[in-house]
This record gives sequence, C-alpha cells and structure tokens, in this order.
Amino acid sequence: MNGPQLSELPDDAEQLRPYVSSLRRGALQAGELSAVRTFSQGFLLRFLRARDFDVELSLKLLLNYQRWRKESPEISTCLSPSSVLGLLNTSYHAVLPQRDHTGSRVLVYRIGQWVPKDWSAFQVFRVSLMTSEIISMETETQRRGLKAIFDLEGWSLGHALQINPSLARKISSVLSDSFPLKVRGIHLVNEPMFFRPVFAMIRPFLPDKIKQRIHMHGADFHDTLSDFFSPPVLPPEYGGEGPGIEESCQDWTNKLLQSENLLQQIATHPTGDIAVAPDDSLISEEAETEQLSEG
Ligand code: VIV
Repeated sequence: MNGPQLSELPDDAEQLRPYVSSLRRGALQAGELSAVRTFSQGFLLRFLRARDFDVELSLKLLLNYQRWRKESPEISTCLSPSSVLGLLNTSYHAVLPQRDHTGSRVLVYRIGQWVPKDWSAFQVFRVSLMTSEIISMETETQRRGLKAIFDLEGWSLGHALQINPSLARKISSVLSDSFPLKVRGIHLVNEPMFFRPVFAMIRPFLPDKIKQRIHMHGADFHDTLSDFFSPPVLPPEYGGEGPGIEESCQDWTNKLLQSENLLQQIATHPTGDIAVAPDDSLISEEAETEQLSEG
C-alpha cells in the first residue's frame, strides 16, 4: 500500500538520469506529443517527482497536463499577474513564507476577497495556475508537495453561480492527475452551509486519496487547524505566530509580478516546457547534452 520513502527516491544526477531518459523516450513515443522534439530534464523531473519516479504514472501525468492545457485555453493561455493585479491587491492569495513541518508549501486562498462581479472564475483560476507553475519549479516543493487553506468566509450565491459542472471538472482534474504537484492537504475554513452544493459538484471526480486529504474545519477552525500546522507557519489571522496574512499576500503578489515574463512564456509555449534551469540544477549541462545525443 505504501509507496517508497522519500529517502529512498533517486536524488543525485547519476540516479536521476535513467528515469529522465525513460520518461523522455515514453513522451516521444506517445502519439499526441510527436510534434515535440524533446523535453528538458528539469521539466520532466517535475512529473517524475510528483509520481515518486514511477515512469508510467509520470508519463500519464505529463499527458494529462498537456491535455488539460489544451482543453482549458480560457485559463491556461493567459498567465499574466498584472492582468489580475486588482484581485491580488485585495489580499486574496498568498504562499506563506515558511514551509510546514513536512516541507510542504502552504498556500492560502481567501475566497471572500474575490468579488464575483469584478473577476470571473477563469481569472481566479489563473491565479492558482500561476502560483502552481512557479512553485512546481522548486525542487523541494516537487518532493514535498503543497497544502492549501481555503478561507470561505463571505462565500455567496454570486460565487456559487460561477462554478458550473465543467469548471468543477477542471478543478478536480488539477487536484488529482493533471498538474505536477503533490496535493497533500486541502483545508477549508469558515465554509458556510451553502458551499456544500458546490463541493458536491467537485467531490465525485476526486480519487479517494485526495478526498481523504480534504478537511472541513468550519468556523471554529483555530483548534483544529493547529493540529496540522505549527504556530510559526500560520499567520495570526489563522491562529499562528507567523507574519500577517496581508504582508504574505503582498510579498507573493510581488513574486508573481516579478515572474510576469516567465509565466507568459509558459502560457504561450506549446507544451509549457520553457526549459528554465531548476533552482538547484542537479544534472550538469554536460550530462544533458550527452542525453540528447543518445537518440
Ligand atoms: O487550482 O495543486 C470552489 C491546487 C489548486 C489549483 C491548482 C493546482 C493545485 C491545490 C484551484 C487549488 C485551487 C491549479 C495545481 C483548483 C483553482 C480553483 C479556482 C476556483 C475558481 C476557486 C473557487 C473556489 C473553490 C473553492 C474550493 C476548492 C477546493 C475544494 C479545492
């Protein structure tokens, strides 16, 4: 039942090489990607790490990611932080400065800050996709995944009306098998009764593994959220001792704005592989060249 321990997974250049080659070969053989010459190793490693180096599952994830992008152009083709600056400036979203005790990234979404008449669900979705693209470049995040906290205080009918079955489908796909990030926890706080019908649209499409990782904390979330996150990780607004949520939102907004060019390149690239060097390049350029000439 249990997969491999993190400590047993390949880690250095020597060990990674055969996995990268084998996924690259699989991708080239897959008919759908035949137009693509090759993928960069940094890009392929995201998929391998997200699936603990199971090459077959990694290939499936890579194909799903490509399919999802194609089927969701209204979301995937415009990853411009400045185009949603008004939303970001309401302190809607932050990636917290500190990882949790397991090394996961912790993301906060304050849904109540989203005014549905000002911003479409597609624009809101794009914010998540931008953040996901950025954090999935981090080796540590590729290994340790993410946890998301959704603050649903202020959830209204106007929000609910924006979520139709097709969008619900797209939400469950990225959560399960269409984006190269391990989703290790989803925490809902302040969810009102009438969030249930929306959740009921998303839930059926989720695999059990993800369903089990969704926690509904309600309005008295302070006691239960602290079972999952230690005080230094969370902002005071969520019962912790870390920096305030507004400050973290501002910092992350700046980080997104600095990534404007990068994100636009990803959005317009046919496969999303813009071959950026990973944050801690593990395989030397030399090794990479060697691999390409392999065939
Ligand atoms: O985008 O790992 C009805 C996560 C999320 C992502 C993406 C990745 C990811 C955890 C989501 C979570 C948020 C891309 C890779 C699915 C975008 C959601 C956008 C919509 C419009 C927000 C509306 C509010 C939701 C609130 C509940 C959602 C949870 C049940 C996930």
